[in-house]
Amino acid sequence: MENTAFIGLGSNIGDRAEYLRKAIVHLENHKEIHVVNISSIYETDPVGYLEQQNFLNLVIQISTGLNPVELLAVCLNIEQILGRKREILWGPRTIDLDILLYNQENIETEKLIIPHPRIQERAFVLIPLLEVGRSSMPPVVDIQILEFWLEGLSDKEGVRIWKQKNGEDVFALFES
Ligand code: PH2
Ligand code: MG
Ligand code: MG
Repeated sequence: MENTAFIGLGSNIGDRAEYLRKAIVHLENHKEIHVVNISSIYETDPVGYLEQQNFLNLVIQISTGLNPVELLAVCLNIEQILGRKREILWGPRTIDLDILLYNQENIETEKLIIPHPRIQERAFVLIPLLEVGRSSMPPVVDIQILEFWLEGLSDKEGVRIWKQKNGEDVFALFES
């Protein structure tokens, strides 16, 4: 489990928090994935395609023995299990899992680009990523770069705390 990755999760159909929780349980149940840290849950205005419900978004930090391509396959499989249908680009979804960062690596294949190419433009990614990044010891992400990107964004009001993370237990956030 020597690699550190950050995954962004989003849901805007049905019981959004339950989809987030189930996706995290699926990840944690994989023997090559350990969930290290979870951000608060944020409610966010839709970006890109506007005629849809608000999202719940969060970011998790994992350690994993999987390589990026294997990790992507696991993420896509969880999307399938949780009933994701791909109809509209950037449209409504039960669950979306995007690999944001994988170690400090730059990867560019037909199916996978890491770092995720739209991190810089998306407050719904940057704000929870910063929350997790700030709390990880030793530091594993460049906080100053993320803060610099976030400063340049105009839609930060579109990202609001929906459920504050409480405590250190990674699943505490889904209790109560
Ligand atoms: N995901 C998208 C497109 N737009 N908007 C919000 N607020 N949250 C998302 O997760 C999101 C989005 C494509 O993956
Ligand atoms: Mg996405
Ligand atoms: Mg995706």
